[in-house]
Amino acid sequence: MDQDSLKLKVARAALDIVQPGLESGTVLGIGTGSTANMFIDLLGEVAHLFDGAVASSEASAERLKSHNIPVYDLNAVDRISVYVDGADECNEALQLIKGGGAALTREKIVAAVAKEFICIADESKWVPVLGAFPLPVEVIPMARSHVAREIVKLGGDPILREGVVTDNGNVILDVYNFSIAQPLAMEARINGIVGVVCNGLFALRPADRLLLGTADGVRDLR
Ligand code: ABF
Repeated sequence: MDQDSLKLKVARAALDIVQPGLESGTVLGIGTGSTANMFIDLLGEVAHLFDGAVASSEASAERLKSHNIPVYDLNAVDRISVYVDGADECNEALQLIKGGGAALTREKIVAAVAKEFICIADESKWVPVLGAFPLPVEVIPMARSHVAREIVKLGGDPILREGVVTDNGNVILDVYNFSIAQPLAMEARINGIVGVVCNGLFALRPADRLLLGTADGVRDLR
């Protein structure tokens, strides 16, 4: 089964989980990326069952609107029942690397607000140790060189993601050759570097549930 088929399977599995709880007043948190896009497209079928969504990127906001799903500013919402989003890597503790789509900061914000974070991913994202995927770090532009020097001290190889400005007007450093044996400590350490807006480690707030698409079916991990 190809990767897109696995992504569609987990997107459908997420909808099957979320749909029974949809009601007037429900606001969903929606992630970014190709797997999240499949979930958005499926949500269009049940748009009449809930109030709307908070999006983790302008791209996801536009896709939601294309399905006539109202998109709310997070500040106008007092609760988000479920956040559904993909990941670039996930480990057995449901800790993630996210940000390949440059939306990590808003993703982490919406995930922090949501009561439950359901991650949807194909089996290629499952790893024993996080870090094979280069860790995205969102950085205030003027601090880029300072942050890069500090990341080198931590043992990583930071590379500016050329031609990318985030929805928040910042730049992305992708950190290569960075095996992350202690995700919790490393997330906090990178957060402490002045000039860092956010990093793609989701360990302090991991997923609550992971739907992992495999050739043998969808694994539902909590
Ligand atoms: C998003 O999901 C990003 O953080 C991450 O890069 C992406 C995974 O991409 P895809 O679903 O396209 O594999 O949340």
